Amino acid sequence: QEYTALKMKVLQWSDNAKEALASAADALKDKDVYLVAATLRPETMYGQTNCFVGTDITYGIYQVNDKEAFLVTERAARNMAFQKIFDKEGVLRKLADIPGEAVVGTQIKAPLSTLPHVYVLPMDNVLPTKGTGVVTSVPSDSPDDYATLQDLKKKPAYYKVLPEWVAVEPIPVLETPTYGNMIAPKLCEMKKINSQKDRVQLAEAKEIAYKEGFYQGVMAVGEYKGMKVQDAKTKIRDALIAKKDAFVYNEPEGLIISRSG
Ligand code: ZZB
Repeated sequence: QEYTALKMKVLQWSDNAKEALASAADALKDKDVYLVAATLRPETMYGQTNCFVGTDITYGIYQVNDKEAFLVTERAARNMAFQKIFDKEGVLRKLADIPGEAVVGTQIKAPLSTLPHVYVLPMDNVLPTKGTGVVTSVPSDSPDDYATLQDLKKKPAYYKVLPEWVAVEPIPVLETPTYGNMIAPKLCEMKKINSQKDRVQLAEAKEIAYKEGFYQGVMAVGEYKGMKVQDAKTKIRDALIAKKDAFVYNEPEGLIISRSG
């Protein structure tokens, strides 16, 4: 599986993250840290409203070069080390460990999003064995993201998030003839999806959203507004890579466990 790996720069750590990283302050000094999210849909990055981590997952912060470090799972870092993404090939230099729970509430920059910064939030179904373990959230086009964001808005205390972190609305990104420009909310409504726990309906909704978005979608925003998604997808990915906001990340075959089963 080939992903676009999106670099989301940390602008302001959460209080819990600051505490968890206190002993690594020296190693992190002078380095920009990025949460790196693996996505199959670079064309939807205009609609990012937040980013998700698993609260039970332990992440590492790995040195890329003198100036940059990536917050991902160890598994992903290991793969990256062998894909010439770090300046020393095949070598892992871990600067810190941090539990996903502590990363929640951190403010990051989401490239191409119309929001100046977004928050890291918790999601129940983040797989530690897939991608980087960091998932960028596009509630307009991803039913899982929309359902999760709704859960957090309904029960912020239960999910240990502040209401202001989840005070965002889905942003239209692409237009489809059948579902308009809010395909994920529309599908969640049609399939009576009430929470991120509705796994079966969410898997069906995801499949439809992928197909409709790719085959019927037309860009509704951005530089390629009016262009078919099929044509704009690669152009948007290439532009992100050219700006060094993203890079290609490959998942070795045979290690992929799909969220949808
Ligand atoms: C942004 C995005 C926007 C995504 C969208 C999807 C959609 P898949 O579909 O199962 O093959 N993802 C990536 N890593 C993980 C993980 N570790 N745990 C859970 N989810 C993860 O997987 C690819 C998609 O699953 C990725 O693409 C990512 O979410 C998420 F509008 O990135 B995507 C209809 C889907 N729309």
